[in-house]
Amino acid sequence: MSRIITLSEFILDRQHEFPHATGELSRILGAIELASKVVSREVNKAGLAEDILGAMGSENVQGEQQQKLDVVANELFMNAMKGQGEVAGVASEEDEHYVVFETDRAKQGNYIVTMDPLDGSSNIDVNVSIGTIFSIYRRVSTGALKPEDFLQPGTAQVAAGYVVYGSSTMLVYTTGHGVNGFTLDPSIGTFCLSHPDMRTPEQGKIFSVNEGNYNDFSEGVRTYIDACKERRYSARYIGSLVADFHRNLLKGGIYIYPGTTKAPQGKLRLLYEGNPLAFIAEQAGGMATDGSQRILEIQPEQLHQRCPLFIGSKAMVEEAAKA
Ligand code: AHM
Ligand code: MG
Repeated sequence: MSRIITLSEFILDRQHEFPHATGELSRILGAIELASKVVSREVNKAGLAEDILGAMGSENVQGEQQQKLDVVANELFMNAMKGQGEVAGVASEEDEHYVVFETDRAKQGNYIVTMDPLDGSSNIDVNVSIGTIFSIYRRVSTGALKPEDFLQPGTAQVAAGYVVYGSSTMLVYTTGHGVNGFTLDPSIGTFCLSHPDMRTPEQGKIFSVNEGNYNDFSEGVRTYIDACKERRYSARYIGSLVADFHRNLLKGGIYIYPGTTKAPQGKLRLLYEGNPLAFIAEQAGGMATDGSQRILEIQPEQLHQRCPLFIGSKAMVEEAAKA
């Protein structure tokens, strides 16, 4: 049997690749790993918790109100980030404002995290894959945590990753030195390296887009979708960005959430959906644009800013952006 490499071992082994190798980033990644295992457990028993136990009343056996899974995931990740002292604050899709953990600068961490704790909200209650997405940045301000700490372009990310809660739970991350994927072995509760040095095919045959919005897309996007059909590419759209992105990363393909006439900036959020996945896509040899600009170079102006997203295999993203 070949030796199993656990995520914890891997993070420590690669610590030297990081210019500020003090162990802080490793501890943050370790905290994310732990929180994602707990979320994975909660996701797996979601039907039980909400339908069967919930049928006994809206309170659980301890007399507490049942909480929605996205709220639970947000709390779990927030607590994990707060608990280990390296993270000064977190911007989450679930919270309107960023959360500051400690007001005394001397005690504040050097990093900030942006995250979508449970992405794919329409799939949470219907037993379809969902995910967590995160980005880690070094803070740039010196005094109290400021908006500019969160409004950094994606090129400033020091690490980014996602967890997909699918037929198995996988954690995929990058620190800018390639992309590695780990599968959770539930029998031992450990993420094990299963997809070392992930590379995405230059060209794929899958296109993922919500075609229900076709009539609201620009002519260019419609032309590209028509070309995909002309070539008999496969249409695959789960409606969970992480799961759609993950499949296309492995098999080759493009995910598109363009602007529409009603929503010119599309639906997805730059800080915790576009940027982290764009970092991973590029590190795996793929590409991500908003149709005209590299996602990672967009200067964010708002925490929950939206951006059109064309992401995946390089040749496909180039062609779609040109159309
Ligand atoms: P969410 O953060 O509320 O879950 O929204 C993001 C999700 C993505 O995971 C998914 O790709 C997209 O929204 C699906 O949107 P639509 O239903 O418009 O196709
Ligand atoms: Mg989301």
